[in-house]
Amino acid sequence: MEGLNYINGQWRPSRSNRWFEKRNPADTRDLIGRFPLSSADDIAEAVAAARQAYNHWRLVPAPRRGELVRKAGDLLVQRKEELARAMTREMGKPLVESRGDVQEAIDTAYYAASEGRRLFGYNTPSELPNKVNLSFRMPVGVCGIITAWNFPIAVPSWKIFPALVCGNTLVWKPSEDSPHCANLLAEILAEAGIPPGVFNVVHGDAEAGEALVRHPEVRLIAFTGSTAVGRRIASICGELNKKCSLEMGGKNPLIILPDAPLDLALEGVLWGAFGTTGQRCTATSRLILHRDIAEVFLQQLCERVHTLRVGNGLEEGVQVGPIINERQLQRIESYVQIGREEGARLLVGGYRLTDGEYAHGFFFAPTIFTDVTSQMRIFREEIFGPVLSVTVVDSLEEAIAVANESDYGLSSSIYTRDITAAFRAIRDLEAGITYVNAPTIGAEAHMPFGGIKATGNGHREGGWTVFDIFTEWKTVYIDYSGRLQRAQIDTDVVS
Ligand code: UN1
Repeated sequence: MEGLNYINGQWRPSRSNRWFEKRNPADTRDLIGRFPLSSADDIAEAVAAARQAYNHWRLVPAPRRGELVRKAGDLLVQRKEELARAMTREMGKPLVESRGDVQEAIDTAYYAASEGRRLFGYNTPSELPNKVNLSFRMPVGVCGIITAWNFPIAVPSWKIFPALVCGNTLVWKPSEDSPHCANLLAEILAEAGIPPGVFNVVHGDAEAGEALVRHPEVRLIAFTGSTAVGRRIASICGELNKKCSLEMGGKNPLIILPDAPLDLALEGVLWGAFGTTGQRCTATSRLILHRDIAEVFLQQLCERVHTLRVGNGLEEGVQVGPIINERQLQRIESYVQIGREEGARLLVGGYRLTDGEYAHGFFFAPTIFTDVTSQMRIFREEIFGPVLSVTVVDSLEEAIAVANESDYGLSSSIYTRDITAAFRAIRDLEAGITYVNAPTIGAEAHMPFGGIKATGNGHREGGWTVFDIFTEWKTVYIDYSGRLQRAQIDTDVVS
């Protein structure tokens, strides 16, 4: 299959006619397709189309824009199963999770569509008579969207749907690891009636991404990906004075206290650490166990990890899919080596799976290290794979302190039946998200999503807060007094 860029309502190859291949990570003999390895020229063409389309799109009433996004949601509902299968084939996660990914985009579409009838501004009294103060949300202009592959439809939809409802036009550079899903979403937006040029997709690698960030007509960059790349984007946006919203890495802690419902906690750790093969920015990557229950819990956990079914996500019963690519597989292997050298104790896993059904894919056994201290790199650095680090502590205070010994601050979790402990954790865990008696994953579309410290730069996607990213405030004063009224000076208006 030949995948193309989607620019100004047309499907086209890159101008340079360079390509990259995308293969199924569960079986690399399965070629998903070739896609354009685009350059700055393709970006320029897409941005020009988006700039042109903006003149019209910004004037379409927001409720009408919302209706088109709602239509996209309807089409996602109709094509959910097909999209989920394409997603699993392209990036590996089990089918049930891919269905969830599409569902998250559906939820986002309907939420964003309804926001077309709100997009509330404020009106407040003026300090002067016969004068009205109003404020409106205005679109930002042409926005650049750059996204990761692990939620190939859901996470882009968090940005794309609200951005469109707000009246922006877009150029999206999806991950090289999920180009086909990006094109399926583009097809849906086209079918929903989003006009040519309003939404554009340009495939490629860092070259295309950087051209998008640097393009002078692009007013905003919304990015999901690694902290290293996000920081680079932020520095360019700083230099060029662009608005920039970043969703970056995580190293999410899950605390279990002795009074916790332990069976529930066990299910939570398995899902949080090994769901999506640990390849989520919200994955549970640090388990912080109270000493009183540590030994028993770890024994049960290891027993369950042995029973996890690793394999091709399209097969019934598979719980853990492949790693996305060879580079990432090597990275995970190197972290296992680092963990061993640092003196952590490997309890389970730690190796590639290569035999039989695994022979043609990128598979890694679910892995747990214990005796992990906060100085170790496996405690501090985002691995983005099925590797869980365990640290044993003696109190709630120590658990929270250990949890906070991280550069990141995306998600966090505590299992306890003690309401005081739960509220202390909610107050003291340094993270954008805290779960109580649930693992670190499972964000819902209508709530703010994002993190603090090295995870974010102060913005929140999802819910109502994403509309702050994709709009600029216009403040309006209307003076109907018929005379010059000087604010702060003509203050004697009482008598
Ligand atoms: C991500 O990993 O980039 O809360 C997003 C969750 C998902 C979203 C994850 N709903 O884990």
